[in-house]
Amino acid sequence: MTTKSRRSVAMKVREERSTFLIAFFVGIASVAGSYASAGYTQAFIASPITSFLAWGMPDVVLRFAIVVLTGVGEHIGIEHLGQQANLLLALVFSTVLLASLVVPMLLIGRELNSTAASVVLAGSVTWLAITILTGAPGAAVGAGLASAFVVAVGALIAGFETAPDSTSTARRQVLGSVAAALGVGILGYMLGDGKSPQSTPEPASLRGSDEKIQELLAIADKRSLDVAGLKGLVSGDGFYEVDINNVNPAVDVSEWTLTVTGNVEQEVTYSYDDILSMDREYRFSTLRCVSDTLNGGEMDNDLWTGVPIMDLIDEANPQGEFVMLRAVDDYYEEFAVEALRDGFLAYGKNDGVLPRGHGYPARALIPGHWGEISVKWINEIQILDGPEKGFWEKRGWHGTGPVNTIAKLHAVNHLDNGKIQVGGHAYAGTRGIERVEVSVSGDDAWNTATLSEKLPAGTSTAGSKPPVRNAWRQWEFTYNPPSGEHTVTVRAVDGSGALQPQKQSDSPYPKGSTGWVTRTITP
Ligand SMILES: Nc1nc2c(c(=O)[nH]1)N[C@H]1C(S)=C(S)[C@@H](COP(=O)(O)O)O[C@H]1N2
Ligand SMILES: [Mo]
Repeated sequence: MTTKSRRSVAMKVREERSTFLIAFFVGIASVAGSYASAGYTQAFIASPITSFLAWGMPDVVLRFAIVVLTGVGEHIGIEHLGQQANLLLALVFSTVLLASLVVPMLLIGRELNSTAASVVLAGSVTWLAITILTGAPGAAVGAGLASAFVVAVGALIAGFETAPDSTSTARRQVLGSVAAALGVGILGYMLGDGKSPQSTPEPASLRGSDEKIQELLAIADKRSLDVAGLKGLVSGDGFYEVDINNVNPAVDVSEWTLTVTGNVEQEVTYSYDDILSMDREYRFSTLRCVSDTLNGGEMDNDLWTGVPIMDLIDEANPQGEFVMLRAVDDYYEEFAVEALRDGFLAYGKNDGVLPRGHGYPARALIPGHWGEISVKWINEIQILDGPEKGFWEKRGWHGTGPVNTIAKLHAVNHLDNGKIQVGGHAYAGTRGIERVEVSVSGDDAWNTATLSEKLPAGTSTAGSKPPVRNAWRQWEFTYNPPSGEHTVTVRAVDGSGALQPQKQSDSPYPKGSTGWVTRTITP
């Protein structure tokens, strides 16, 4: 082999490597461009990719990502860690996917010896791929332009030949695309951030909360125990959030409908306005995720505005005993129609419209059951003849049933008088909490804790079924600490007189955590 031909082989390798590098930076810029024109919505390339990852992932991985990582995140103070990990994966995946589509375009352009061809082909393939994946051609334009721009800048910089040395040409081309991708990335991040829907639009008919909401919130405020470091009876913005999405659905209410389908006499479809025009009712309702750890934070309570869900379903004259609730994010959960009797369709939360992350424009609330069947972004109520598996049941969970009884211990206060005050929330679904008991230092003496006064269930309008109570209560207990380190154990008795089971589960999977919460306290 001559020196010359050996040199050209080396050159080829270098060229090849630079093509891959440029394509990679084109990929990064395209993702940024997609974000710039779509914001954090479902038209953003990462959105279909995260769904694809979530739906295609083996059950164990999904469970790990959503449940375990989210739980770990809670403990170390990072919200939605599982979803963030999935998002990161989706961003990498999107970049690599787009880059690998751009490589052949760059090679064709080089073969044709035409920068213009590379630019146009790279831009077009990026636009096309994102259009196919998101179904949003308009929002894919930003990515197409970003892709073309990075290729063009790379070629332009490479064109400033100082010496006819193709090694430095390739290097300059790569550096040019790095710089372009960096610029597009920063610009894309800023533009996209401004585009992301931060809050849900406030429909005129819901603007400003009504008197009844103010009255009920005032009751909750008054009944909340005054314990430092303990959430009140209404969670508000701190309400936990669990779902399968990284990018929550951004629903346009003018296009959204809720339809009762399946085994019904006739299908009935409701628009957002149809539902808002029905008589408004209110519910204090607590949600707890089946993946919540024993003393975890995936349990909250709020005041919800909406209508009894059965009123909507009765219009269709349902003929089956089971129901599948379906949602805009393709989530679905099945359970017995019986549980719907006390179900609620909420479109408001405390003194505002239902937030996007909690299911805007409307969600189900099924009192006393694990949170997973309180389907958010609901768009279909399908009546079934027989049981079927829901999203989580297909993955081994048993999360459609009634909640376990739990008393949590979240506040520990060293009072000025030397006493120690402990407190938390207790919840047993529609069974209610009758009593909370506290044992100090594991002795057999069980002391009765002070409980917050029960919250009202909510309101009902003429002709509708009175609401069932489904709200947590707070508890508080103050004691003279023994000297040195000691433990405090807490347990609840539900409204049926049943004691919270002592048997500790290893993990919330598959039926929810069980056992008594114990904390070690140092005076
Ligand atoms: N459409 C949809 N609804 C959903 C989910 C989801 O992933 N998609 N997650 C469920 C789960 S597992 C829980 S615990 C509750 C949580 O409701 P929150 O996020 O308002 O607290 O929503 C439920 N509804
Ligand atoms: Mo959940």
